[in-house]
Amino acid sequence: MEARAEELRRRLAALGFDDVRFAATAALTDEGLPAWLAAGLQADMQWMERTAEKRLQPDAVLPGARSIIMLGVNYGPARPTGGSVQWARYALHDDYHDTVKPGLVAAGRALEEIYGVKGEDYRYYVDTGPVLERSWAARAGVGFVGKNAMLISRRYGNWLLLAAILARVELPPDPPIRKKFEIRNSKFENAPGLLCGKCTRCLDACPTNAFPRPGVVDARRCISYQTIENKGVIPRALRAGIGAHVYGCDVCLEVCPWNRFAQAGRRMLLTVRDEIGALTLAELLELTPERFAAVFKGTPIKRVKFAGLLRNACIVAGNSGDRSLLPALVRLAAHDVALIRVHAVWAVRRLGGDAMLASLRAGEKDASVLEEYAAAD
Ligand code: B12
Ligand code: SF4
Ligand code: SF4
Repeated sequence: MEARAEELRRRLAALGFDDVRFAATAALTDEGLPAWLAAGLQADMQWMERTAEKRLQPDAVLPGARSIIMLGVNYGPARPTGGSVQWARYALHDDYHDTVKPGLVAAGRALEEIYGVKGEDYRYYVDTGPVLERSWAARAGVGFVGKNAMLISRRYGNWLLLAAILARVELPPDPPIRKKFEIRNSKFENAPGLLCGKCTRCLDACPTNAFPRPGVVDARRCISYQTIENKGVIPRALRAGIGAHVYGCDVCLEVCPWNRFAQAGRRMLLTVRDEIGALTLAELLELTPERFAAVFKGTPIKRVKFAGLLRNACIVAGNSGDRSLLPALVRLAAHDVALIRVHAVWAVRRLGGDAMLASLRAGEKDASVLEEYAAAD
């Protein structure tokens, strides 16, 4: 059994998975999820509530599942990002949901060949299914859960994307990470902060105070949620904190000292799109729907759609202090899409261009935009 499991591990690693570890599928005793949902920290991600039971119980996802194969894909950066527009690092690639999938298909074939199972005997996911990926990765020893809620690898730091294969195959479970002199004072299996010690860098650095407790993210306050998942108006109180983050946020990942062990990824299952990181704020504000579709084709950024990205770019422009962006923002304050107008009006006012909006204000009818004009900052 061990020999077959090691052959499977070798074949999956050769496909481009940077970490391959196994866990046995008993139900998780992870109480983080129910508490998180009960407190409403999921914002409007109702799909998290609908699938909560399944997330804790793999048998409800694949009846008869015996093991879960946790896979890590290292996207460790070759060079630092930063500047006047900041993107989540994972977004500067083709959409990993698409590029990791062929690896999972091939991994399934390896499982079939080595264990003689059929396609119906396993199910794979990369961020796409009702699987608490970080908890399973912690149980399989891929890493530990940090106070920033991330699954942190001792080999790759915070730069590891996760994928999972549930299978009706018995694999020898790998041990979770344990501290040398661990005092198990928590009834929770993956309680956050195992190897954080006294460090609180991530909690202190979060620009929007999104951590009510170590290891717990309030999605309503998280820049990643607001700039990616929220399809509507971004709460005014959070806009200044969004700073230069135009899509996603890596602040609580970047500051983590465990990244000192990170190595640049092999990227066998990823395709780098560096040209996106090179776009200037002025270029983003000039985007048309056609150019948006062409530039962001194949990337995860297409998920926020044209209006969502323009909304985010207006906030970044408002925070930039760069008054040379005012003419572009005034044009956007007259855009057909109200969502863009709301945020453009905010940005113009934040840059002190109030007077430039007078004629537009007179003709405005949409309630959300009028509210923006009326708001006191
Ligand atoms: C919903 C979601 C989000 C939401 C909510 C984030 C969150 N912290 O839950 C939003 C949109 C904000 C988000 C943001 C990001 N996400 Co996200 N997200 C997910 C998703 C789909 C579900 C996560 C989930 O179940 N959340 C619910 C909470 C309760 O669970 P959790 O944090 O995962 O689980 C921990 C707690 O339960 C805790 N815990 C256990 N027991 C106990 C007990 C107590 C008392 C407490 C307090 C806690 C606790 O430990 C658990 C194990 O890690 C997963 C994919 C998946 N299917 O798992 C990706 C995933 C977590 N996201 C990922 C990434 C990369 C990000 C971003 C970095 C993207 C970006 N750059 O903008 C940020 C990071 C924000 C952060 N610090 O967490 C990766 C993380 C990889 C990794 N190495 O950890 C995942 C795994 C996707 C993937 N397949 O790679 N995400
Ligand atoms: S991703 Fe950004 S906003 Fe969200 S918790 Fe981390 S630092 Fe805070
Ligand atoms: S920054 Fe510090 S506290 Fe936060 S996850 Fe990393 S080691 Fe833990």
